[in-house]
Amino acid sequence: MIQLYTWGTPNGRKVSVMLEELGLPYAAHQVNIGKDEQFKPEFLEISPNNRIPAIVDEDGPDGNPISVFESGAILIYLAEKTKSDLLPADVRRRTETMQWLMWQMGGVGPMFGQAHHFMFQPKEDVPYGKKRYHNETKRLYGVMNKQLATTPYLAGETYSIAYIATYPWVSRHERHQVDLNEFPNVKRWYDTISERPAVKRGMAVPFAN
Ligand SMILES: N[C@@H](CCC(=O)N[C@@H](CS)C(=O)NCC(=O)O)C(=O)O
Repeated sequence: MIQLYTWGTPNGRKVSVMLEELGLPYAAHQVNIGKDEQFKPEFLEISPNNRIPAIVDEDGPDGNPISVFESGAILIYLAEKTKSDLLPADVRRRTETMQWLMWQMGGVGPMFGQAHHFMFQPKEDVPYGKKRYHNETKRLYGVMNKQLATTPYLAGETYSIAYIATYPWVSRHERHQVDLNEFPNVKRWYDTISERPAVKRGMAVPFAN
């Protein structure tokens, strides 16, 4: 059984979507980051960076429990545990998947996150910060739109963990004030994948935000 520690944010939802896609049994536990529950000592033991999501797999690779934090590392761990084609074994397809996963982890997550911060939680109004991260968010949508003009999914022909990592962030497009009609390939991709039953279930798991 996998214990999932999460909250209703894009990074949290990546993991519940993945668990639903894989059909793995899991129990979801809420870590209310609005109430600083991410700083509780018992949570810090499995997630020392005080961020959700984190998992504990009671049936780890050597039969002993293993804990994993960082959503990208969790997606890779779960794909490898189940030998899932969501992280292809073939080196070319695996590398394509990993590069778009890293693009999400190093670009989309931090930049969209900062856009949300400056747009909605400012302790002071910082117009330069708002503009900088909104522009960077739109640049990343442009990169995605170009990539999706030639491939059905971000990392080639098949659905993968690169997509699972990116989708929950795009689901916040209204919040970061991006009109998907300006990025028609992203819109097609987003609308298609939104229909996947596992995506619907996974997006509904973490707790309201
Ligand atoms: N790179 C990390 C980012 C995780 C992250 O930023 N989580 C946020 C919610 S989306 C969080 O737990 N924030 C709590 C805090 O800032 O103290 C990942 O992908 O897992």
